[in-house]
Amino acid sequence: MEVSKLIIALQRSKNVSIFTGAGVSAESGIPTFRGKDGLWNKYDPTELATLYAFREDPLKVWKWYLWRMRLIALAEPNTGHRAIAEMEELFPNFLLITQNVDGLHRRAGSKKLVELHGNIFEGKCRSCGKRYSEEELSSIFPLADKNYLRKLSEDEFKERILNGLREEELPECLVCGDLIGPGVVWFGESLPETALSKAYRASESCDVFFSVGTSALVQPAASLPLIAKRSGALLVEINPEETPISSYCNFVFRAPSSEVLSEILL
Ligand code: BJW
Ligand code: ZN
Repeated sequence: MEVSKLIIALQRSKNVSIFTGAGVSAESGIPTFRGKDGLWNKYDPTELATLYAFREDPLKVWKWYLWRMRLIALAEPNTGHRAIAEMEELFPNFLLITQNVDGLHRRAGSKKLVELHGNIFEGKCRSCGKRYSEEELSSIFPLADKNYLRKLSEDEFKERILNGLREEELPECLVCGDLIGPGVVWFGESLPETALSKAYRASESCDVFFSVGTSALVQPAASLPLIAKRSGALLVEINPEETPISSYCNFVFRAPSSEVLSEILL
């Protein structure tokens, strides 16, 4: 009856933070990064998710991101995303801190959120730092448009993008002319400052901190649950697997996020 104990604690709470990772989107069919079926089991992150890799082979990096963008465009938010969106209405101070770049939380209706690792449908020039919104990137690079990607069959994607995309077609920065990359945070890059400072503040001041569907391995994001705990919050983990923060948690639910979150909201 862990859930009923947690509900009692939540009824007394005004400040709630939820920290999410790829596990929340796993039930929407988006692969996680680590673990047996994780992306990093099939692909080498140093060849795809670093600035060095982008400089070495921007075409390869863009093809991989467009492949993931199509998967995400075809996916739908799940019960877990929707439960989190409902939770923001229940507490006066609420912040969703996500590491996910898929935008599914926003599509489920979340508004009080920060995206610590950026958004895959946005763009960022790695030379001058200029950021491009989803609309701006799609107008410069129509292949990155969600609606376009959604309509491509697997065969059309293979033909037009995996086999057909040429380096000359990659999007160029309107300010400096260098290549625009996907709007995500790669290894060795800093996290967006405003999002990170909001996340630190929310972690330091919340009564309950949820860590949901994350392996809690990637820094600096992974320090947030422990900052919350040190600042006096109850720490809740929802994850079928153990993580490095499990032993610090007051509540641990070893089940898929959609199941646990919908039970909490019932
Ligand atoms: C379910 C479920 C279900 C499944 N329900 N749950 C050594 C020590 C400390 C730090 C470092 C170090 N060496 C290098 C670093 C720094 C590095 C880092 O932390 N590396 C560690 C891996 C060691 N960090 C960085 O580089 C960061 N920047 C930085 O530190 O800047 C300062 C700096 C400047 C100059 C030089 C060096 C440092 C940036 C990190 C950016 C991370 N980027 C990625 C890719 C984003 C772009 C993209 O999408 O392509 O972000 S990596 C990837 O990991 C992605 C995720 O957001 C992030 C976290 O992963 P997440 O979400 O936790 O997913 P998984 O797959 O790990 O876990 C899923 C979980 O779900 C599992 O636990 C499952 O059990 C669970 N699950 N189904 C609930 N249904
Ligand atoms: Zn630029």
